Amino acid sequence: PWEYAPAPESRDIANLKPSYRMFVGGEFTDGGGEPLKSIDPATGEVLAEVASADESDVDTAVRAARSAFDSTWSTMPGTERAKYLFRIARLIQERGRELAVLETLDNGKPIRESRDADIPTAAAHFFHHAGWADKLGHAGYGPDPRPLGVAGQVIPWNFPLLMLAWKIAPALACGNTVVLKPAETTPLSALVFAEICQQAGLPPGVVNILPGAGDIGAALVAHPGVDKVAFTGSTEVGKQIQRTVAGTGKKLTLELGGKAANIVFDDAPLDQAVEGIVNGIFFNQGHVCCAGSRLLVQESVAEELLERLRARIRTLRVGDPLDKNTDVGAINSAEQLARITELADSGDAEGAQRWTSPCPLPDRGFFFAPTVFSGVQQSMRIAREEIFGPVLSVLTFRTPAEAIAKANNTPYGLSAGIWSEKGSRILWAAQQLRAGVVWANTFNRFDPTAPFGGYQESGFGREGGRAGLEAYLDV
Ligand code: TXE
Repeated sequence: PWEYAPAPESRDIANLKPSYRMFVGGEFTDGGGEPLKSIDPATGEVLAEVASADESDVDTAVRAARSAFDSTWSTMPGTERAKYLFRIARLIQERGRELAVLETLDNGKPIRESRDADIPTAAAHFFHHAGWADKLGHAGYGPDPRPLGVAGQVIPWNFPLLMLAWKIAPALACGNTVVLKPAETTPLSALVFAEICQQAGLPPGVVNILPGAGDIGAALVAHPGVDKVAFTGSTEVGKQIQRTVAGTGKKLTLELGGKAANIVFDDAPLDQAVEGIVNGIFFNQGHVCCAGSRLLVQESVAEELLERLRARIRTLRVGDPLDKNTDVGAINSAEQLARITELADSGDAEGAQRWTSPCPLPDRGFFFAPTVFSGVQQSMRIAREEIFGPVLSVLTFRTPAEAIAKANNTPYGLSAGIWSEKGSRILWAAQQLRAGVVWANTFNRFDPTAPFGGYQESGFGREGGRAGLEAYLDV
């Protein structure tokens, strides 16, 4: 269906360097740990070598953040902090193309997504929070809400720069300083962000970036100089962090996994729903905590919907993430590809019917074709566990009450989608669903003014909007 075929984005735009250093106290330094190798998941080749922190680097970074907190950042007027945040936001925009190509190389996501979603939304997050920095006394928390101190933040690999923005922008706006650990497979955009902090003239130590593996995340969370911990990642690690932080008095917010239901009622606009389902599960290869990974469709329209859905999925192009025509890029790592494969195989073993899009896959790198399982029962692993890949599990229901019961039959509760032409049904269903975000006749919409976060094992605390400020203030 495509007539227009622009050339792939050039990888030169990313200004890749052979090696990257960590950022502590306003300087780029070598880490004490064994350097990491960042891999291009579309080829399996090494992109760059990246310095890795050791425990003494964690200590140095926390001390730098404490010193910056005490000497400048927490006492600076909000109007001044706002100027730095606006500068950072503009620099993300100015370097947007470079950041988009770098993110696509490091993560494997399609360039259209990094260019049109990840990077602009990261900039939007800084713009939004720049606006709060001088208005905290009017946010409804009393005249003088206080920052917490040093925030230790650990983020995952699925939206590297965007997750960084969700963590750093509110922390800085509220007057906290930060030590952030990016994921080991996607550290590059965080280190370019460190350059942006330098370019913006941010006082040394306000932001520190420590690449490293999970043990460095664990050391950061446990460090006694950290006042607040913010984590996005797996539910399993989130629970470990909750145990580490218990009894220390540190504040904690967790944004963990999900198993969102995308519910299609019999009166839904089906073609619109098909677009929303495709976006819900194949955006970012399904590496999305709020992915619509369970499709719940009313029995009377199930056959028709599935037929249209398969026809639409056949048109998705899987391949080179730098190609502007690509819809589904590379799976971020060999480990994640193995996890997806294992869970999909459990669907076969437990008796669900697998349909795989007949699209050609590249002969190198980590790729997984869009997959739909029908005949899924609630007890199956593919209905209960987060797959975090381009795999959709389809279940059916007869009555609206059954739809809600099935949607809520999960230990998670991050997001949900509703497709219906009836406003009353949408409002009723949204009230019944135990999910932090409910979308109606759309999916995967993000806006810095809207709080995002989960129920139950999807975590607690909110990011974005006024509610997101609470995570970084003593009110
Ligand atoms: O996550 P981890 P992984 C889910 C998804 C995926 C699974 C595993 O289902 O298949 O988790 O992914 C750091 N203390 N999500 O293994 O390990 C780690 O270095 C402190 C959902 O990549 O949780 C990285 O920076 N930190 C999710 C970050 O935690 C630790 C996003 C996330 O890695 C640590 C990612 C420890 N003990 C995965 N161990 C979402 N909610 O969006 C690791 N880390």
